Amino acid sequence: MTEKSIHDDACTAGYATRPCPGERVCGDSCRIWTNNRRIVLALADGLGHGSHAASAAEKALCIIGSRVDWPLERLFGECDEQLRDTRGAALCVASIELDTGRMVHASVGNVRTVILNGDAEKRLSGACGIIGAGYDYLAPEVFTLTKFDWLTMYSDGFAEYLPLRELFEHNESNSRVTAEQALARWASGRDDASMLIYRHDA
Ligand SMILES: [Mn+2]
Repeated sequence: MTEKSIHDDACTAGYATRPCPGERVCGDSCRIWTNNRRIVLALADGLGHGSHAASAAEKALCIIGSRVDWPLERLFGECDEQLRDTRGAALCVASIELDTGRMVHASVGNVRTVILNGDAEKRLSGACGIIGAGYDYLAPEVFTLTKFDWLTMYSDGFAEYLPLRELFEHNESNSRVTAEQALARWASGRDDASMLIYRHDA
């Protein structure tokens, strides 16, 4: 699988990040990998903010990028082990089969994944803990996306509950632009903030 540039194509998947005011680097980080069968989405929030937070988040995403075919339990275990010498991070990862919409998702710590499906909103569950300092039992969740479902991942630089539907109502732009709009409207200003958006178009 190759890393997807957020600047290419019609952008059914994209993300935006913004550092905590006063910081030069963002401690939140997102990444997307894809081939023609599968897409993998990840968002990591390094603890605190600044460069140490950023290096923890980046390390987690590098590990995922080089092991993107691993099952999520093993992938999270590897990240947890290798992040021991960092400040640690919250992490969510979704792996989606493009033709069937079958998705496997796991998360640890204070990050959110929400799916908007018609009028329904599904908030995916996660384990308590910190990647790099251990976590509760991780139970990856399986969900099947249907055409035009929106999946959104966001860090705690946003409030826990957001009126996400407002973001997508008039959406003709790409997902990166939509994520940037969300940051401008809703990011708290007390922490790094990040949002990743994917629309299941298959
Ligand atoms: Mn945070």
